[in-house]
Amino acid sequence: MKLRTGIAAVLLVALLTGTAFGAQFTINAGIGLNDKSAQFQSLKFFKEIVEKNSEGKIEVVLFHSSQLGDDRTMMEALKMGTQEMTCPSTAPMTAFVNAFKIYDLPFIFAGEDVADYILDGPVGKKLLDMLPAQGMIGLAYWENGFRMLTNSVHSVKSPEDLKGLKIRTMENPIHLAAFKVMGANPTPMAFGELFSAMQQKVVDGQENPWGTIFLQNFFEVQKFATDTGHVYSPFVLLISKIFWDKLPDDMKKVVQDAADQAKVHNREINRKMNAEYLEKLKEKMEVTILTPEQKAAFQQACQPIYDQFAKDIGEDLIKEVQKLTSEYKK
Ligand code: KDG
Repeated sequence: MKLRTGIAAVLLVALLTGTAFGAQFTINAGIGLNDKSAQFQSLKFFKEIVEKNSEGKIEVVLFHSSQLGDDRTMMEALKMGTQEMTCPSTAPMTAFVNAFKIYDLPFIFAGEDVADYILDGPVGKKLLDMLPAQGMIGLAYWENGFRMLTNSVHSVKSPEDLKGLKIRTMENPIHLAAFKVMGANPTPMAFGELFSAMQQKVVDGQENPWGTIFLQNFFEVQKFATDTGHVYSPFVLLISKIFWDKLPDDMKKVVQDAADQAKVHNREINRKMNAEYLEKLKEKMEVTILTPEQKAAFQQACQPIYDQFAKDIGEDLIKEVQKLTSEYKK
């Protein structure tokens, strides 16, 4: 009788609070990529650590493939406190914190190591510190990666080859301007609509890291790929400030520690997966690996973007990043 009453009480708590079996807090975490992505694998890793170290007080429920909406919609939900967690690219985050546009400047990072150096240093922290004013907490920088171009029309080896191609970009003014200046016809679109847009030839192409191009089966509707690496896309693991403020300090620590551990996990598996899937894609698509001279032509074509957005991003911030990146090389 006593046992039954106990179980009934637990179920009642679960029902009233919306949490499973007595967990005091539920984190609903949604992303746009599918369940095969490195991002989702790292979210599963995060979930395991949080649930173990919180001794079941925090439950993490995962959603992939835009089941809870696109990056922008999920960030709005975090602001309102109707969703607890998401992990967008920084590009659509610029609608909330303008300074994140620094990461969208074409070719600003020469490699992943220098990106880590900037993101994990004072600049990365300064930008995360701007998020609470927008109702979100930035727990850690995870990685989407260097973005590569694909299309269904012809192989692209120079900016001239982009002429007239309709390219989907994320919702970000710098990405739009960069593709315009390179001669393409860019159009912003939510990630969840991209596959069918390519299938129905609403757009000719898109740009994303190799892992996404492979795991989202983009090769089924895109024949040509080029390793442009024009932008490095960080992810930020975001949590709703409304939810965060309700967490006791010891639980905040559990969540923050798990986010940091999962960052290391994410960068490691993402890099491995991107390299592995490039090789697999070579069997499925016509992949162009640019020579240094060919890559320099894309870099050159994008140069006007730096002047165009200098005031908007802040000249000091751009200079700070450029100084740090040149110091890093030494
Ligand atoms: O889960 C992340 C995605 O929602 C998105 O950020 C992926 O790079 C992306 C894109 O092109 O929209």
